[in-house]
Amino acid sequence: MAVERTFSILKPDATARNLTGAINAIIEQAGLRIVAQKRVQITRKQAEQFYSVHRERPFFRELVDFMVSGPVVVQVLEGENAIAKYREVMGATDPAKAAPGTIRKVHAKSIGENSVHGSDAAETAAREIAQFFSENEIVG
Ligand code: FUP
Repeated sequence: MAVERTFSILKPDATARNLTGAINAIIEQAGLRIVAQKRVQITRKQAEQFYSVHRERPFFRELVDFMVSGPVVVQVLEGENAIAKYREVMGATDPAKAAPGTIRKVHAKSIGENSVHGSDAAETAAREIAQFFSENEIVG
């Protein structure tokens, strides 16, 4: 296994409920290092670009509205097998189906307001990181 980087977002439902620290604790306890992090208000254009793979889906408008509804925390996580590991730590997209102890099981409100995003593959991780961070903002 190799050391990888993955991209994470703590979504508006998480920042609204003051859960940044609680979620970061789960991330760090799982052995992932937060090597970059900033709290930002993303624009509609950024949200549409970020989720462009879903633009034909019925939930796209709602998803974009939600992602711009408040501040988010964008992060780069680093560790052995970080992409798959973070997906495991996040839990299933629908919190009702998420495994016990996962971020979404513990904190998510619904399939839409599901607290966190994590990249699903190496290629998307690289692209998502580059959308929000320059290389000198990532300090491993
Ligand atoms: P995930 O990779 O687990 O974040 O899930 P997806 O890429 O399938 O979906 C991205 C986001 O779209 C989810 F986080 C929430 C939203 N979504 C819905 O609102 N409804 C759905 O039925 C599926 C996804």
